[in-house]
Amino acid sequence: MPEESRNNETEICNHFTKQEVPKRRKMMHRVFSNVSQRRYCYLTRRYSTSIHSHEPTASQLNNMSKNANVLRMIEGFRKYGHLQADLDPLGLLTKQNVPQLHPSYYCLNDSQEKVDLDGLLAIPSQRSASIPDIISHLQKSYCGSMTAQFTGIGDPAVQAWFAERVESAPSTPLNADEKKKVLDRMIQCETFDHFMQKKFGSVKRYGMEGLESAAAGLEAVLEECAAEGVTDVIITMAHRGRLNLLAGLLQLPPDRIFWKSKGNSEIPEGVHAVGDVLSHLGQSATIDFNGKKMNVTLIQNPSHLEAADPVAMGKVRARQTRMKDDGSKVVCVMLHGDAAFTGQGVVTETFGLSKLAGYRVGGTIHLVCNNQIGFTTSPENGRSTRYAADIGKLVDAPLLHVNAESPEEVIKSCKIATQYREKFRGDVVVDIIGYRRHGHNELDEPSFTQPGPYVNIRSRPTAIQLYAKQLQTEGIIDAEYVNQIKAKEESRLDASFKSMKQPTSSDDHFKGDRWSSFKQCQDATAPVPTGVKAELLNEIAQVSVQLPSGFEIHSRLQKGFIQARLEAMKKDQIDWATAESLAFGSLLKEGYDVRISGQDVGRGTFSHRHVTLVDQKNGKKVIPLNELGPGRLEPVNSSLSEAGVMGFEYGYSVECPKTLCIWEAQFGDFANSAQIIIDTFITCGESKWLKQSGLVIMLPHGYDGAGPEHSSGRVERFLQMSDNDAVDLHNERNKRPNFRVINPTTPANIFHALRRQMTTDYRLPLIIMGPKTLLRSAKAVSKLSELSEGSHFTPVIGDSQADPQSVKRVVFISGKYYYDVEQERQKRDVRDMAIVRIEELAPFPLKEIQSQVAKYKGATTFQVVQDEPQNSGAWMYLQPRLSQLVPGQLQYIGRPPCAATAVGNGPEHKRESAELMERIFA
Ligand SMILES: Cc1ncc(C[n+]2csc(CCOP(=O)(O)OP(=O)(O)O)c2C)c(N)n1
Repeated sequence: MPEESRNNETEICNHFTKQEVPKRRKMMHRVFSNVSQRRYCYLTRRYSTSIHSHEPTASQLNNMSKNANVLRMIEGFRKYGHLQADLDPLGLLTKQNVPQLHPSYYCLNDSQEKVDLDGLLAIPSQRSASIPDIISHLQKSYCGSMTAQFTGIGDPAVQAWFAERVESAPSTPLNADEKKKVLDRMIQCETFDHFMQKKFGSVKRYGMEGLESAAAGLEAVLEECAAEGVTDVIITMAHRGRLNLLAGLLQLPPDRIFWKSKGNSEIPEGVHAVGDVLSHLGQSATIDFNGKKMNVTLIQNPSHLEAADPVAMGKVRARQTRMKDDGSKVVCVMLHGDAAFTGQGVVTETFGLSKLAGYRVGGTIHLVCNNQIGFTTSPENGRSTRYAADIGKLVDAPLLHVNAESPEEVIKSCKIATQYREKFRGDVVVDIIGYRRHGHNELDEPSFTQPGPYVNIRSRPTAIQLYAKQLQTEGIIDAEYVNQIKAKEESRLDASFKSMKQPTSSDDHFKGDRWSSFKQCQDATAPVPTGVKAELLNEIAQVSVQLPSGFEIHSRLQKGFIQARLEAMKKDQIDWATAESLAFGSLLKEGYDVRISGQDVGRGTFSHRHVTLVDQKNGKKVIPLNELGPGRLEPVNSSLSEAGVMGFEYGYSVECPKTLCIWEAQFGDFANSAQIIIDTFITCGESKWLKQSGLVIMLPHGYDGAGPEHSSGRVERFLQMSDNDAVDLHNERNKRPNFRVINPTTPANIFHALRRQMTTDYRLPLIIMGPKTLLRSAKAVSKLSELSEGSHFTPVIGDSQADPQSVKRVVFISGKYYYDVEQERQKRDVRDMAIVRIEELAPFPLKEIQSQVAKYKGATTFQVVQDEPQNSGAWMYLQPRLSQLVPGQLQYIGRPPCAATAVGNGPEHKRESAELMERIFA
């Protein structure tokens, strides 16, 4: 029997009677001989012991059958042992006494008669044990200060591996030096907190006191990673203990923290940025772990708890892609607060990505820094689950719970978790349960709301005192040891405090091979030549619809997509989807990668894109553009998540400036599910952290009768978040926008806009109000010459029909409504009207608008026309700007204000539209 079948067979033997075993064995052999199971079984091999790695012998099977009730009891402990575990230093977590943890439940007595352990349980160096001894071993394994939950996991190999890991080594084998190292790390943490208290008593530091062992736990994770050959770890965490870790384990020079704590800025002089608060600082360092060097990055985070989770994951995925890694080199680690971990939806969305082919990172190690409180909220009000870690069950993540006052068990849990990820490439959660010695921050009084626990906490020796006492009893340290380590750390901090200075421009930013050729944007309003040779564009168009031989394309696509594209190229009428493909293809040719992710992006919500084509006879997929190379196009259909996926793509874009990263909404309306990512990363990541992103957000937008939630990408909100100066339009800062917002009407412009994202020496996020009906409009087409060499993005498209001399009225329109108004103008043969299309809203195209206004000397009426309601669309953004540029009063013609984004029925929409058109041409 192949080895892979054997491990699983242990499980059969655990669950079936002796008579059933041979039959089941045969069946399992068939089931597990397939390839994916083979992989699992390969993974289990390394840590397998007698119980799981060998095919049970006849005598083992007999033994298991004979001792079936003992086996049931062992399984009872694996499943329910955690309910009796000693996990909470404060005793707030009530233990539960369930019958399944008593031998009587299994008709077992406390006889001293020895039970043969063969095939049942691994007790180190024991072949047999009495029932009391077995119970004692199980209690040590599952009911001590560390426990695990894994019996609900769908993969039997994982269950078997976990049982073995937890049961075979109930006492922690740390040597004296390792124990001292754990204590040192905890002392370092506490010393930092005390130092900050002494020097900056009024600064909120969100200290780690009560959870110092989590720092040692993280160190154990990193050491274990390094030992496994991992070269890069990307970490995300919230405020709690962040400064402690930065100044200690993560090697940020403490003076950076002190400098900022004094009220100074972390942003070097001459750099355009506003900076961020102390507890959001990030760090990247190469750290030596027992002789193995590893790049460790703690990414910057916003205050919105957990929002950085998908960002870190996207960054990890991007780095893995760059390094062609499957998760053996680059690892994601997330530290969570207990309240946020259970409360924030983005956690669920991020977990949801963990096993998806286009997003997985080979498992994330989650450490819950569980201080059993969220600001002032106790767990009974803060979550509906027993454990903060329970959310991990969503993805079958094993859970380890550990008492923070047992540092050695914390280390053991963290090591098991790291080994699990390495072996099974899955998410795993370590729930480190401690407390918070002070208030939410150090200026807050916690006993206003939690008087009982804080009487306990305040009278409690610290975890360091407890552990130091243990090590002293063990003869590992003497009475002076703690003070010596403290004094050493204090003098390090003191020296750093004395040498604090302003960061220089060479610090951190735009360094490293990926970013060294980039700088801060100097003038985003300057045209960027993005045209491409016509021959190459023709070639790309051909390749974009070329299928491998034998590929059976859907008949409607053959005609409506492939032939249509080829014919359109011949007729020189490039539509939207073709322009997009030409942009992608030309970038691939130039060596950039392109990643487009979102719901149904391969085909496109509106069935227009079809960059991924599906063989009708076997379901195989091809991406024809990938024949172009050297870059690679990665269209990834996502889970039904916005915050998770958008955050992920943002993280990807920050890691890979030479990948055109695109997130597309199903409809623009749904982007607000990711509002936190937009507000706290995309619009201001560079300004807060000097981290540039070239992420493109495509938001199908447009009023076409589809009603609320299918009509608006909420351009007004993006424009409100633009840092363009509306008062002083000539302000130089307007050339350095925080991001771009465009509402293009031509395929040429989408082509140039996408290419511009990659061909500049800076990166800016780009928000596109994208088309829906325009995708199939015969009018929204461009000529090849508009995409060819010498061409570029046109921020403002003037009127080529109107005679400037006759124009009395200038109408500014942004977006696809232009085509409706233009059609009506022609129908009514209106000659005194010019329509100016504002394609790029931010940065505001000042010069181009000025020259349009100057063109119509005889114009007396200037209007903004939009089909969005007055409280949406571009009106509120354009009004203060255009008003300064046009003579007389700027008028608004559009829908009246509306509480919803659009009216809810088609006929009403039509009536409104007709009425609006009448007003425009009244
Ligand atoms: C999304 C979000 N909502 C609310 C807050 C305000 N807030 C800051 S810390 C905190 C409590 C967090 O508790 P927990 O996650 O347990 O972390 P702890 O501070 O206890 O370490 C709250 C509610 C926030 N920062 N982010």
